[in-house]
Amino acid sequence: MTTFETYLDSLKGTLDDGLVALLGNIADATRRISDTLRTSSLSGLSGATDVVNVQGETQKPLDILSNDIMLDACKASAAVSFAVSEELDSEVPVHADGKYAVIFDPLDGSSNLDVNVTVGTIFSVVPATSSADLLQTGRSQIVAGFAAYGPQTCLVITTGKGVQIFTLDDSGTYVMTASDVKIVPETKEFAINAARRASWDDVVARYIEQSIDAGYNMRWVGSMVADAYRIFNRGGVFLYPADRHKPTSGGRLRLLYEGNPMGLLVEAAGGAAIVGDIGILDVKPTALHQRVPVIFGSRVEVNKIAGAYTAAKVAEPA
Ligand code: P6P
Repeated sequence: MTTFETYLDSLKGTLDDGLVALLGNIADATRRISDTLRTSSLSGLSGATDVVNVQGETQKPLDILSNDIMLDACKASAAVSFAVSEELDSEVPVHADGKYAVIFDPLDGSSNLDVNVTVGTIFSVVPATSSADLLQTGRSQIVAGFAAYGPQTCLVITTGKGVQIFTLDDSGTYVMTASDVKIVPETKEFAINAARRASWDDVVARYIEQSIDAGYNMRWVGSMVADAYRIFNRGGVFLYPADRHKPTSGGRLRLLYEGNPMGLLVEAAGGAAIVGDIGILDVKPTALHQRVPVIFGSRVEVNKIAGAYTAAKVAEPA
């Protein structure tokens, strides 16, 4: 039986000891968050606070607690130079001689907490010794992963070569349940919030219309990690397009701690992740909380959409 600990042991030699220790601390943080979520409505941690975060979203007690747990993991890791969180306006300096920044969404999908739907923690590790290093393209990521807190707690992680999945057992051990995961290249299932149809651009609108006509199925959890976990398991394509009426808004999802880590994971599993007709990992960030339209999943399907964006560009009046 391979555990996350024995997996980390196998990485020694390819990853430096400080990074291996950091990954162990991140895994521990997800265990703590998982334990806290399990009984949150019994411990008065449900509901919302009166605090609005940098995203303009009302923070929930578990957002704050999960953020604190992830920050503690960063502080316990000597290799961490900066922490960047969805919940915090700017980067947090951690260790002056640290080599890696941890960029994370501590509790993605937290609007689903009170209705007992899967939520998650998404994280990305990039080489960084100064604040300027935080705005690198997603290809600079060394590690990316997410924990999905659902009927099971699962940790999905890549160090760039292959995707491994671990499931938390009742003793608190992450046991490897899938290795070198591949996303099936073709699919007949899409994930999109169909209520936002009026805001889609023509490429997405046409793609969804054609998919429905072709008998595709639709799933939308309202929690990206849940939709992503399904896609790793059985394929599919996830779409959160920009709002055509607010083209500069970029959409809802954030590049650094949602699009990039998911993009590295998806590509490591043989899938594709795009922003329009370019790879999401090639988008040059301009701000920590920058939003981008996100499309990822089964390679053949995503490349079909990327091709439609390219064709639309060519057709645009000069
Ligand atoms: P909507 C959760 O808040 C999130 O950031 C993603 O996890 C999820 O896919 C999306 O927003 C849901 O957005 O517009 O359907 O509520």
